[in-house]
Amino acid sequence: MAAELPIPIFTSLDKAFPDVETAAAQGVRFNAVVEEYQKRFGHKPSYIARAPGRVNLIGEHIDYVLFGCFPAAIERDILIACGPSVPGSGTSTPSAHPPGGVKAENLDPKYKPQSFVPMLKSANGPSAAEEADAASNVHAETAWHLDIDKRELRWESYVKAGYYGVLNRFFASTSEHPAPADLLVTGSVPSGSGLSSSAAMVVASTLAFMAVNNKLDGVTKGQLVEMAMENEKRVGVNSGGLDQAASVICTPHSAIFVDFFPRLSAEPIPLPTPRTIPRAVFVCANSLVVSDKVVSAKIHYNLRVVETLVAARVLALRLGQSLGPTERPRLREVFSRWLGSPELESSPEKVKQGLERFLPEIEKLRPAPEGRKAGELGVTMKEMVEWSGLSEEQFHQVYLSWVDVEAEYFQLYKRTKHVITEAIRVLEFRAVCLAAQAAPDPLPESTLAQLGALMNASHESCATLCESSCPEVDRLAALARASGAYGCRITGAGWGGCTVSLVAEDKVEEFIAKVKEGYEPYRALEGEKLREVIFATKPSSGAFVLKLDP
Ligand code: NG1
Repeated sequence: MAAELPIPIFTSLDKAFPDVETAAAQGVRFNAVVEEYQKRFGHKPSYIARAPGRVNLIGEHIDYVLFGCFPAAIERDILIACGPSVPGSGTSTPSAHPPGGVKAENLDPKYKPQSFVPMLKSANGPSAAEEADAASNVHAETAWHLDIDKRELRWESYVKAGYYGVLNRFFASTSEHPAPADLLVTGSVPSGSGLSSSAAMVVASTLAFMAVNNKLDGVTKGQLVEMAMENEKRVGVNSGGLDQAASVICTPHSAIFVDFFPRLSAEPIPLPTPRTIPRAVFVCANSLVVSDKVVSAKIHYNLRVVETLVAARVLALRLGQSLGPTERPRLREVFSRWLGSPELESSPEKVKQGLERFLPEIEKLRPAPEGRKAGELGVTMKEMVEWSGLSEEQFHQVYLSWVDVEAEYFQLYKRTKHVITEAIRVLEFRAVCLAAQAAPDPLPESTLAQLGALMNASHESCATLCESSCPEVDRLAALARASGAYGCRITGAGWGGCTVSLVAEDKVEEFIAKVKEGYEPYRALEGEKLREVIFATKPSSGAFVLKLDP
């Protein structure tokens, strides 16, 4: 099982990347970060932690309700050169190195150098922001504290988020002190673009602190995913595990089917695209609308999390399932109870058939049209509380006390319809890829048309039911289809960010030229600047640690 494998630790890059060209190109970046580290800190780094971004091929906004998704790692990544601080080296003095103290710098000058020291709660008490965390019940058990300001997006918050998990997992109940560390970060994943720069940062940071503290042995990829998921919540987004799983578990040449129920599992699935006639590739195109998930969480991402959670409760009650007042099942759990048989859950085919049968049940969430605006399918807060069968106080405690959300209408019906239809599309996508694997060479173009149609349907659902797109991304997606893509969809959280298109390999240049011409924000871009925003990508290696010579 891919999630049970150990975290890869390499001593040379040719073992880390699938081919010599990639290893050579990456070698230039790795060497540059080592050199700069030495200049800044006056000693060599001991490790480089590397975590890639990802492109989600299909399966959006369904990981946090525990349905499976279909991502691939991309070549763009985050690198963190790291090592224990050396007293008296570089610009630092011995007193600058308290136990566990961190100096974190970024190659990008817009991110200013930072120093921070973790505190044990018993010794110093939590900060105001962390008191709020504890009250939110999300991390009340935490013993270590680092100030993470959730009101503002700061680059070092992601570094701290990774550190938190390492401190609490490995230093919670021992007298051992974490090592003081120097870190230098560089990245090539555009932020706020839906290619998961945040998860890549948190995975790389978690790995870096584990490496510096000699805690890599015996930790599986699945455990790293779980730590990174927990860690990322500290930055303020209640995300599922899609990005972290993709960044950690993916392997070159394949996407993964990652499922979250009954536990995290990942199945590498080779993409049929290199064997189709014509061969095809995935092209990412950035809409250049930057969506800051943390800042807009209360009206976008976290609102979707709450809407789907409340929808799950209401649907469970309407399906006759019994629920305790503090129970907060996810849609996958409600579906699973409805399905009734654990064996059916073990076969993706059976899950797909079950979901198709389950689809009509969603109508139980459709509000009666009387007394509401024509076409309004959402419910007010008051209605939502009534539907939940809880008192206002209980409802607040279970669904709102740990998260800040804001809406006039809560869209329980539309979000659930998106979730169930998208979960079915993911399983269809997986089935097409697997059928293609078993078929003789070469594969017909109809395989690409099938994948493309699923991607288009997914985009439509994201735009109209999940409402996680925006006009610019919709325009870019329509343009991609008109420019020859078999299919195109928004990828990632949305409200901006990237599209992913399936394009014949021999048409990529023509495709990019047409999109450049049609999408106004691209018209002035040439060369490297254009390649920054629209590029073909191959499934890349997952996260690893490179151990450097002492
Ligand atoms: P991105 O695109 O990385 O912001 C987010 C969530 C995922 C998933 C997608 C939507 C984080 C770190 N990731 O991805 O878990 O829910 O949105 O499918 O918040």
